Amino acid sequence: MDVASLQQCAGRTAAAPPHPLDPLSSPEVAAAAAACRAHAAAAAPRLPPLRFNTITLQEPPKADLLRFTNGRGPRPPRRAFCILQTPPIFGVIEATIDLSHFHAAGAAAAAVVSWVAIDGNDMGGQPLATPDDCLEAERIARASPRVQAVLAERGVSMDQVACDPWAIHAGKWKGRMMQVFTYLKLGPDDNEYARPLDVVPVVDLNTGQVVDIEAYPEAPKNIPTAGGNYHRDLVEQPFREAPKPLYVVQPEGPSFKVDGWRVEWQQWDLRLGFNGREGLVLYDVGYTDPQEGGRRRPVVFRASIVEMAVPYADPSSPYNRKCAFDAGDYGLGFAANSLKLGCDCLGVVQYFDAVVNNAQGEPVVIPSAVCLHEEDAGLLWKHVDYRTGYSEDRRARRLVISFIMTAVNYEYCFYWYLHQDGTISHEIKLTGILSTSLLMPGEGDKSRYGTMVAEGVNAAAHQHIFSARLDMAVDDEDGGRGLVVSELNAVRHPSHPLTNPAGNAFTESETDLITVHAARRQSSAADARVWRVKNPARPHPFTRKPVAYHLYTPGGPVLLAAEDSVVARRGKFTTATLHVTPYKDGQL
Ligand SMILES: [Cu+2]
Repeated sequence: MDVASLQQCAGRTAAAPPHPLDPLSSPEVAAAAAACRAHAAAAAPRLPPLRFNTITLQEPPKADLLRFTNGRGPRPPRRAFCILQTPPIFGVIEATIDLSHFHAAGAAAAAVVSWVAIDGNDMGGQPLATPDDCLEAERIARASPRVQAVLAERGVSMDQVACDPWAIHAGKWKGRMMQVFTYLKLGPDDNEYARPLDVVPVVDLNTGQVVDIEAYPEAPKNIPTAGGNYHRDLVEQPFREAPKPLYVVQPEGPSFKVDGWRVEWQQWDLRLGFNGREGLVLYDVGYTDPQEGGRRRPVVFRASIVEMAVPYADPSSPYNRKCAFDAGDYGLGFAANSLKLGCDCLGVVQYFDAVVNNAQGEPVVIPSAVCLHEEDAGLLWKHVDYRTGYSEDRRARRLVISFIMTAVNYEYCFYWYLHQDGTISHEIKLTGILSTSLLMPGEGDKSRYGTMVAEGVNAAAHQHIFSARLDMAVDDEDGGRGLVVSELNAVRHPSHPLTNPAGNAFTESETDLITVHAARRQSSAADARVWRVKNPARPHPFTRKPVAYHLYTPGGPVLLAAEDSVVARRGKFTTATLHVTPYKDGQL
């Protein structure tokens, strides 16, 4: 049977195939899951039922993708990458599913092309805890009579408890462990972080058992009674007077154009993507340069926030295990919010729905997960000829591509900005509620590792360290071949009777970062340090220097935890501001 008759059988019309970088659609997620189930049933019928951790697009190898997008090669196969679990077995299966013929021929054409089982003891890590896993951790803790008994000693019943599941990055246990921080929650909308409890069960998601319960040796008598509510019906203080209305009006519509996941705006064009781990991804960002005769200049091949670390400073157990890697632990995309017009974004907004998966392998649609809109960005440029009083100015507009995710107590709001001057910037807003712990009487001293935010309530000091992975292209049509990264530092020159008689001279030094080792660098505001990503094959028309982008990073310390701490070993990225490494397929 040929493809055309298969289409007729299925009663479908051949739709244009998705772009190789389009995120998996709901039918594709479902087809990938069905292919995994069929494979498991045929190849390993005695395996326990599959639990689906991740079903996501397997991006084509970069070289294949470039050959296709540059019109030099065939469309790369469309593939899904699946992380599967079979509890109570400790381990994962990594499966790759070919979906190339799915659009023409239907779900039966989704086929397993690789199926690799990895023993949990060999993994050296864990797949992330999906929203279903987090709910499962909470269910296990709640169902435990032992946990219930420890809470009862504190005069607390389980229906008054909120459970925050956190990944564990160190500990004496082997298995798929989560630690569950508990709080007293006196109603469905009560803010539990005002009343932390000292009871921390440790659960194994694979076996469904509570394996440990950590708590203060004696039931504390000082569980806070004061509330700290944010729900508008429960806030005790009156609200301040609201400011008068402010409208963002775009009577002629937005200046961007959207076609599927492709976006065009003010000389820029790019593709958007989304997956459970990273959330929003920018692909193939280019700028069509009128000063170069309308040539499209590739800028970034791929950009996303790939990881973040939130290590806490309290040295006492169990709080010294508090460290979240929110991308790798929970998935920035799995926990993405559905955005609301007028609250999360203003103006004429284009939303993109995201598709992730649940533990049954079903597609889960997050409506309006990504927001695209324009913002006035203040003044872009201005000059006044003070002699004549003649003034010219240009107002700046920026394109904002954003998503927001909830990591238990926190909200992280990620904003990519494209500017009219060719700049790309990224802003992360952190909001939500501090994760708190209970101070025992006389333990006020411990708040030196944090801040006492209410009587008996400690908010431990901590860092938020983000990893932006930038695969730069800088004017190279083939994804950034031969780019060189260098470091620039301001250099003061001593006074010298011949070369610097007035002592005013300063220059900048430029050092190419040749090796991966040499390219582990720290930021230094005092040296005006920036990094330059340059393309030696493209000299600037009159400086003859390679065209380049500069990377500006925020100041602030890298990881403050000790070098031999778990977070330093697990999250090497936290120990330097910049890491430059060669591109490698699959290293996402
Ligand atoms: Cu914080």
